[in-house]
Amino acid sequence: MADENEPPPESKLTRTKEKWAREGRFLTGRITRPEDQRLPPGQHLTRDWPVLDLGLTPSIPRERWRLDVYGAVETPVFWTFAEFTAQKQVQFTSDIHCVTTWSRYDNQWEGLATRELLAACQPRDDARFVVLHSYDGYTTNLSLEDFATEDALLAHSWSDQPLTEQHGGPVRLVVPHLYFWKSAKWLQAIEFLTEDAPGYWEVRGYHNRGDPWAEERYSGD
Ligand SMILES: Nc1nc2c(c(=O)[nH]1)N[C@H]1C(S)=C(S)[C@@H](COP(=O)(O)O)O[C@H]1N2
Ligand SMILES: [Mo]
Repeated sequence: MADENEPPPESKLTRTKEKWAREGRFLTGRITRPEDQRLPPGQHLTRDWPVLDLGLTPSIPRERWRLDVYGAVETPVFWTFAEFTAQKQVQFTSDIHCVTTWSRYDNQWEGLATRELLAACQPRDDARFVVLHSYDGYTTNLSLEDFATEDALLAHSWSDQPLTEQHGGPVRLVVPHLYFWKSAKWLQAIEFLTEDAPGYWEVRGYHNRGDPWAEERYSGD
């Protein structure tokens, strides 16, 4: 029998788990929902992919695209498209849920996981929120936990093709567990903040968080 006073053996797994616990503030605990809960309340499925935005489509060739990451971070990041794609790439397949009630299943994205971005810019301990700034002047805000969800990414490709201009190319955010207005198209900058700063729709009557399964459509919901 093991001596009770003897500390349990340290294994690589222990250290990895301790590291995950330390990073726990980034985890929302992604819930695997049963199939009958896959479609959030009030949503209907669509097979096509509607285009929704403010009506301006900024045209930014990949060669001119820049991503600025700044604010409450230890290491501000300023990437060209080539520098951005030189980072570790991932592919995620996820569903889209738009607050205007359409949902679209099984979208295949490729890009940089938001967790990789966090590893690169190292948010300060007091960082709690991010604001996404887009080339069309659009902004949207997220808690750091929501931004850091496991399957959230900065996507440059959809179905193995470069993301089209109308859907936010060269690079858009994709945060599958929130309504799609949080997924900023034509991403230009990511600002880390210690205080929340509601974005374009969030100051115009939309919910600050936007969880589709809780039907957080409008402020007050
Ligand atoms: N830059 C930017 N991102 C944006 C928007 C926008 O107007 N500008 N609209 C949001 C809204 S309301 C939705 S529903 C989705 C639509 O993305 P899609 O046109 O690729 O379907 O983009 C979101 N991201
Ligand atoms: Mo939307």
